[in-house]
Amino acid sequence: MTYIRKTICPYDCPATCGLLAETDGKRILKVFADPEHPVTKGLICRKMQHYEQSINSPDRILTPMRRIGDKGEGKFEAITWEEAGKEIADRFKKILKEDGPSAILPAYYSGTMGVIQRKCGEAFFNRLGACSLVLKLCASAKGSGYEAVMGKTSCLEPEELKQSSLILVWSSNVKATRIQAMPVLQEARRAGKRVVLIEACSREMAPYCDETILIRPGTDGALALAMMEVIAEQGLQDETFLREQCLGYEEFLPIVKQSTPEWAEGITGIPAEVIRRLALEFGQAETPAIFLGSGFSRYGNGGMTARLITILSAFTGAWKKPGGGLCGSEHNGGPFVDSRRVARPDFRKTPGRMVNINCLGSALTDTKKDIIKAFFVFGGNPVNSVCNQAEMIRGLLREDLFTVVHERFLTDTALYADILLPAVFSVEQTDCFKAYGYRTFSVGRKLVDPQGECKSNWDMFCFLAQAMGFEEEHFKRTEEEMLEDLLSHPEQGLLELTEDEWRKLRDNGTIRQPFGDHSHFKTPSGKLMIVNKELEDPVPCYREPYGGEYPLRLISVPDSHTLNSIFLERPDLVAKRGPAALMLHPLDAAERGISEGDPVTAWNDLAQVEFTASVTWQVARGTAAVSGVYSSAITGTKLLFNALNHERISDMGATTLNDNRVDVKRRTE
Ligand SMILES: Nc1nc2c(c(=O)[nH]1)N[C@H]1C(S)=C(S)[C@@H](COP(=O)(O)OP(=O)(O)OC[C@H]3O[C@@H](n4cnc5c(=O)[nH]c(N)nc54)[C@H](O)[C@@H]3O)O[C@H]1N2
Ligand SMILES: Nc1nc2c(c(=O)[nH]1)N[C@H]1C(S)=C(S)[C@@H](COP(=O)(O)OP(=O)(O)OC[C@H]3O[C@@H](n4cnc5c(=O)[nH]c(N)nc54)[C@H](O)[C@@H]3O)O[C@H]1N2
Ligand code: SF4
Ligand SMILES: [Mo]
Repeated sequence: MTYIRKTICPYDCPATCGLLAETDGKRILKVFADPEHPVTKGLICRKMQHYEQSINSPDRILTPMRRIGDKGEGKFEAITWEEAGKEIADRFKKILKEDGPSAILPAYYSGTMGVIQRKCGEAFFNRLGACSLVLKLCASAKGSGYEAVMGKTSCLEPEELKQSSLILVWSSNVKATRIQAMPVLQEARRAGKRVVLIEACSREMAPYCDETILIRPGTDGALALAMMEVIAEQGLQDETFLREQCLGYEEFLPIVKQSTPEWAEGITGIPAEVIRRLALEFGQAETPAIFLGSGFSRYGNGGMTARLITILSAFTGAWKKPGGGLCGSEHNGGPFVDSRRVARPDFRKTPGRMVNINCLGSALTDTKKDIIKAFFVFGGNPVNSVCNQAEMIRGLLREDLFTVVHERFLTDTALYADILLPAVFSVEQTDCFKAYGYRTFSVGRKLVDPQGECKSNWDMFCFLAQAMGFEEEHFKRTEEEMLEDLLSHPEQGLLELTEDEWRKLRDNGTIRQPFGDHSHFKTPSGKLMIVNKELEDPVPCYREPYGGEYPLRLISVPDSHTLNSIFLERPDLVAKRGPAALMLHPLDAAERGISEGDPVTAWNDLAQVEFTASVTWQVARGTAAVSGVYSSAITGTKLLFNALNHERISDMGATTLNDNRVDVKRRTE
C-alpha cells in the first residue's frame, strides 16, 4: 500500500517549496508539487519533479569508506561506521595535541538549508575549537548593500509585484532560480505593464521580457547612478521623501549630477539614449519595482552596487505605495527559531581562527604559518563550487592532510577524501526551514529510513562526538528532540500561532507571515540611509570592479537543470543541458575565429579550462558566460570554470565569482 506525505525541498532556493511524496513507508516512489503550499501552489521546478530519481539513484554512497588508491583517484574500500569513527577521532586527537585546534578546518555550505542539518556541524567544531568558516560564497554583498540603505526593512515578496506598474528584472535568471515568480511577470505583461530585463547574459529570460538591456558585467552601479541623474534632471525624484525620510540626500546629489548617461555609456556599454529612456520610464512610473537577482553583486564593487540600486528603488518615493520598491531575497521574515540552539556558539571556549570560504585554496596550501592538518567537508562541494580550484586541489593532494567528506555522491571533492561518509536525502531526516525569498517557515520530518548506512549530518556529528568522548547532553539528543527543542522555544514569527496552525506546522506543514511592512524603515534613525556613516565609503559612488588584464569578463549564470552542483547525479537533466558551453558574443567570437560548437580554451593567470563555444547575441559584448556548475566526470577535464576565479573578496566581504577576466582561443583537437 502506498500513501502520500508532505515534505519540504531542502535546497538553496528562495522558495523552500512544499512537496508531496508518494511512499510505501520504505522507499520514495514519486514526488510532486504541493498544491496547498502557500508559495509553491502546485508549481515546482523541473529539477525536483523527479526527486525520487535522485533519492533512488544507483550512484549513491551507501557505506563509510576508506581511501585505498592515491588521493583524488577515487578508489575506496568499505568500512564500518565504528572503524570510520575511531580513525577520525584518533586523527583529530593527534592533531589537537600536536598542532592545536586551528589545524582543523570544516567546510560546508548549502547542500541542505534546514536549520538543524546545516548548522549542527558548528556545535561539533565549536566544541573542538576548530577554525570557523566565514560563509560568504553566495550573495552576501547584495544583502549587506541592501541593508546598508534599508536596515532591517523587509523587501517586497514576488507576489507584491502584482501591484507594480513597471518591473525591472535586474540581474536575475528568474526562470531558473525563482520559478514561482514567473506567473507574476507573465500576468503583469498580460495586463499591459512593461517588464524590462537588465542582464549580462539574457539567454533564458529575454523571451519573457518586453525589452532586454545588455550591460557590461560589474558596471550596474554606473547605470543606477545615471538613471538617478536623468530622474533628478527632469525633476521626477520625490524631493520631500528624499529630504525628510532619507539621510544624506544633499551630500549624495553632487555625485548623481556628475553621472550623466554619456559617462555611464562609456562604462556600461549601454547607449546613452537607452539609459535616458529607461530612466524616464522608471521616473514616470507610478509604482516601479526592481526584481533584483544576485549576479551583479559578485564583484569587487558588489556591495556598493547593491547600495546604488537600492537607492534608485527609493529615488522616486516608490516604497510609499504598494508594489513600489525592490524585491531582492532576504525579506527579514521571522525569526522563527533560534539557530544558536543548534550551532552552540557557547561551546567555543576561545575565538577560533576565521577562514573565509573563498580562500580555501590558499588555506589548504599554506604549510608554513597556519597549517591545516584536517579538512572536514559536509553539505558542500568546494572543489566544484569555490574559486581557485587548481590551488585547492594542490592542497587536497598533500599527504599530510587528513580529509573527511560526508556526501551523497562521489563529487569532485569526495574524490580527495581519506574517509568518505554516506549522507542522507532530505526525506530521510528531520529538519525545519526558513525561506529566504518569502516569509515562510516549514517543518520536514523524516518520511523513510536512510538507505544503506547513510546518516544525517546531525546523526553523524553526534556519532563523532561520542567517538571523541564529548560529554555534552547536546550531542546525545536525536534530531526529533532537537526539532522539539527549537519549536518549544519559539521566536517572534511563531509566537502568535493558533493551536490549529501549530498542529499543521508540526505535521510537515508551512506557516506564512503577511507581507512585510515597507512603510516604516527599520533603521536606527527610522530613515533610509543614502549616506551611511558606519561604512568605509559613507557616500555612495561608482567603483570599478577588480577586472584584470585579460580582455573578456567571465561570468557564471545559474542553470535551470542544476542547482550549483546538485542534480549532476541525474543523467536525464545532464543530457538535456548538454556540454559545458562558453557563451560568447558573435563579434568577440569572430575576432578569435571561433564558431558555434568549436572546442575552445579559456585561460588566465590561474588556469586553462576547456569548453565548447556557444555564439549568441544574448551575451554582452566583451563577456564570456558559463551556465551553472559541471563536474570533471561530465567534462572529462580536471579543471572547471572555478579554476579561472581568484580568491579576491568583495567590498562587503563576499565572493567575486563573476569578477574575473580571461581570453579564449579555438582549440585544435
Ligand atoms: N535552477 C537553479 N536555481 C538556483 C540555483 C541554480 O544554480 N540553478 N542557485 C541557487 C542559489 S545558491 C542562488 S544564490 C540563487 C541565485 O539566483 P539569482 O540571483 O537569480 O542568480 P545569480 O546567479 O545570482 O545571477 C543571476 C543573473 O545575473 C547575471 N549577471 C551576472 N553578472 C551581472 C552583472 O554584472 N550585471 C547584471 N545586470 N547581470 C549580471 C547572470 O547573467 C545571471 O543571469 O539561485 C538559487 N536557485
Ligand atoms: N561556477 C560557479 N560556481 C558557483 C556558483 C555558480 O553559479 N557557478 N554558485 C555559487 C553559489 S550561489 C553557491 S550558494 C555555492 C554553493 O556551494 P556548495 O554548497 O559547496 O555547492 P553545492 O553544489 O550546492 O554542493 C552541495 C553538496 O552537498 C551535498 N549534500 C546535500 N544534502 C546533504 C546533506 O544533507 N548532508 C551532506 N553531508 N551533504 C549534502 C550535495 O550532494 C552536494 O554535493 O556555489 C557557488 N559557486
Ligand atoms: S529547487 Fe527551488 S523551485 Fe525547485 S522545488 Fe526546490 S525550492 Fe522549489
Ligand atoms: Mo547561492
